[in-house]
Amino acid sequence: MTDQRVLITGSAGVVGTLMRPRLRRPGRVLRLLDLAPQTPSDSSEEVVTASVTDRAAMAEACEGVDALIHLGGHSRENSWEETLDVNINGTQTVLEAAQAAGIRRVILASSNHAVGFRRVDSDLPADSSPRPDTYYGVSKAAIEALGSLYHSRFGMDVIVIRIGSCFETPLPLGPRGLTTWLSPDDGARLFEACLSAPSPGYRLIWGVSDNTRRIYSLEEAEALGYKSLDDAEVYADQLAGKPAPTGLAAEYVGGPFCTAPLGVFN
Ligand code: 15L
Repeated sequence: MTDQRVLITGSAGVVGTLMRPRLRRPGRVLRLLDLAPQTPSDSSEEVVTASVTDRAAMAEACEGVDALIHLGGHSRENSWEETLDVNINGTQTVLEAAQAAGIRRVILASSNHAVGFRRVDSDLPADSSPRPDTYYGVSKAAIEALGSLYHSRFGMDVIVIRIGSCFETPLPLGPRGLTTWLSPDDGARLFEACLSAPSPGYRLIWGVSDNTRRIYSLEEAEALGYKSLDDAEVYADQLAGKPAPTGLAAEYVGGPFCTAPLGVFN
């Protein structure tokens, strides 16, 4: 049997770095694409140094690939021009290359900032319509729409994950992390579910751990086979006394993004 080849864009970024060791499997080759140079650990990894905005490089990177996980792009606020170029044009470039290469399954990283101006309510459905909090959030809403388009036009399975906060622990995030954290191990469980779910079509799901203080619905991800085993609450004592969000940042899903100046890199 030939190996399954999974292309990961943005593999040297925050989420990519956490997922790389966790998505290694016998019978699977990870093709790791990033602007930053990377070194393959062994023959189960291939590295590509390229931008997701480079059409020729993306076309080449997609050759022989079975599934694509698109994490590449800016992960925070940036100028409109940069956000448009890297996140929106970059995702269109990735989807176009995937489609042309016959890749049938694409997983796209969206963010809670696509709905950052939704109120902090419990069990926010994964398909809540966009209410972005930043240009970054607008780009994530556009990525969701592009995924839907490529599914409808070309029949590709496209799963878009609205990731909460995927970090080693929720500690750097402060008390908000007790709500939004996606543990790296749960992240890997979620990507595995997205890679293996039979014929998902187009799905929009939340990427979050089963946190005691969770406000994002897990129903949609669980329907794909995801089962969270982690809960940020185990860090609650360590976060007690740390400054909690106030004002708009406390009222809305996007937290501090809701008041950060637009278009300013942070
Ligand atoms: C995101 O989308 C960012 O990429 C990440 O750096 C965190 O800020 C996260 O959202 C969050 O909301 O905590």
